[in-house]
Amino acid sequence: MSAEETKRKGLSRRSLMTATAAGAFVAGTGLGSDLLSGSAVTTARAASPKLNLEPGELDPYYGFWSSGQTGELRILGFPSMRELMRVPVFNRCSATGWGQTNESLKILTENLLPETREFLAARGMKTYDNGDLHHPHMSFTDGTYDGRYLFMNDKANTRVARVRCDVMKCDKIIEVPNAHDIHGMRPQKYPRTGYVFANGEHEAPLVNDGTILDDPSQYTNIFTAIDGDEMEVSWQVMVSGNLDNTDCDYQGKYAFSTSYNSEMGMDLAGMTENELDHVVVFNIKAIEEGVAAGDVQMLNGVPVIDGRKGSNKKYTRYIPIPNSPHGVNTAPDKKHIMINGKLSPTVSVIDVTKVDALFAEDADPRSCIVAEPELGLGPLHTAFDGKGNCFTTLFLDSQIVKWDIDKAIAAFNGEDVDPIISKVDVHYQPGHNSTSMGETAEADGQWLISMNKFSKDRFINVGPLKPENEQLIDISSDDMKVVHDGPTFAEPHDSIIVRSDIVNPVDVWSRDDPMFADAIAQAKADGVDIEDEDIVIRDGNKVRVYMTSVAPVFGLDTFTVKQGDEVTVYVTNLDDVDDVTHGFCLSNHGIAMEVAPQATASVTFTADRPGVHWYYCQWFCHALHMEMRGRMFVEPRAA
Ligand code: CUK
Ligand code: CUA
Repeated sequence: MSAEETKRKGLSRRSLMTATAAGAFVAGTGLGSDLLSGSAVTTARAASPKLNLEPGELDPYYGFWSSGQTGELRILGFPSMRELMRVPVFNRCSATGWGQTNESLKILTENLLPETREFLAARGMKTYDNGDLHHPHMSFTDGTYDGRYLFMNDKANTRVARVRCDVMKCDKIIEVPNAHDIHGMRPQKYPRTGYVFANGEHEAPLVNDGTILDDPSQYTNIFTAIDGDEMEVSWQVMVSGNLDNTDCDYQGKYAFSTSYNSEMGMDLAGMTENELDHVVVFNIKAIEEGVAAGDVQMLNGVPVIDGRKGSNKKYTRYIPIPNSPHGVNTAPDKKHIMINGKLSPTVSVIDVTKVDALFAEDADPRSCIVAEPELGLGPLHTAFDGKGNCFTTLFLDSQIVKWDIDKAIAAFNGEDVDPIISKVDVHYQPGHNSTSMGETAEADGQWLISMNKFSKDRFINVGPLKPENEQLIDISSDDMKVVHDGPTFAEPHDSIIVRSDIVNPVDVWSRDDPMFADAIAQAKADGVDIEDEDIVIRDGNKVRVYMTSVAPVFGLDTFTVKQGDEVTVYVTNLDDVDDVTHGFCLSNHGIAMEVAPQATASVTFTADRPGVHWYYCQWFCHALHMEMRGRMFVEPRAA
């Protein structure tokens, strides 16, 4: 199909804007729903995967959920949709002390850019304490999840983080230089992760020091490849247009990023002006060779390749796509990449085997598009069942559409077939959707989750700020059945659903874990056996308090410091029993932290309130948990 035809088929922007308003109206009234009868929920079918778990039964999948502007990662049991854990990442957490303990502050601060550190210090801050976490994805080996790490982006403060799946704690956060506001992010699928690809969404001058301000002709966007093992930036590519979402192929050759602002507009009208935007294809090997050959400029210690349009090199190609495309999703057939049209009612299907010719022969960039089915209004993201079918969210229509890849290709080639199999109403306005194992080669076609931005009338009212609604859909047969409504707090965008046998977290910490290696090294330097001694070490006006905890007692009932001392309290949980987590909360000091079995955790503060202050265990650990407390005596400066 030519660009002209695409343009003709697509709806005009004006009609889409009208459709937005109409869609919102229909959603608000609850009309258009065939689910309110309730029969859909209770109909049992022999082929259906099991939804309801008996008390004590375990889920067959982990759900790893983002939390948007809450900044944390969430772990759900799936399909029960029970929230099991929240893993603080970019946020500050009152329960665990994330953002306050020395162990977490090290992770939160060690890879901040120098100018950020300076900027924050001037405000009395050590790190950012907000984040906007959209995309959680697991590391891959040979095209499927390997249970090592989860990676996630922070759009708010241009960071990428990693969570260790053995302890389900964040162990690395890097602030990405040169780029602005990391949005789309995906790990390399093959041969392994490998790279984590990250899109800088927002346009800015490459050297953003204030010499260029309102001159968008000099703005650029940056694509970043991060080494997921070292959590360091390997290289970056300067592109034309902005970058939204990204995914990569199963060959380890290419990454694909959507751009909704090929116009480089600085306002809504400017960003949506063209009927065609594009997908940038990154040729990973060519870029690596370019970096090795020194065809780069070094910027903030990172090699930056010029992959802009007209740079005429073999690093990137630009495929015209209608219209302000959003999601990029690689099919488990290892061959097709779905580009979701957003303002165009189409999904553009790229055949990765035809991408080689774009680079080798300078073929027409659109020659790798093998289908472009018209699916409905506002396609944002596509998921897969591993049986040749796709499930695309239609934001404006408040629907999921199931369609057949082969039929879409046949229709594109002129055959008279309808690729659409069925549609189901969701409530309301879906963004991402995910299927069980659906972003791997092992997609199993059991479940789909539709992550809906609005819940409106689906739950009892909690005021003007409503939860989102995540709806569970049984996709084991051709009709899609919504079987569960799941409200969530702000604002999970994306999720992955991972077979539970792939993820194997431990029950207790290992004493040689790197998470608290600094605390152990300090104890050693102080001549303290941290697992056996409860002792206060004075070092000038620095005081280090080493304290064990065994339910229901702290190793120290009291300790004494002087007003103005810089005090570090190290608590080591000697309980070697699963689920016996202790805490350390120092009242009226704003200090609290988690100390899980066999862990050491530490916190540093200035003791500037003279008097008696209780510290207590704030994780319920024992029948005598309330009694698990002690006193800090702070001698006044005059004494
Ligand atoms: S984006 Cu939010 S619905 Cu950040 Cu993945 Cu598409
Ligand atoms: Cu220890 Cu509660």
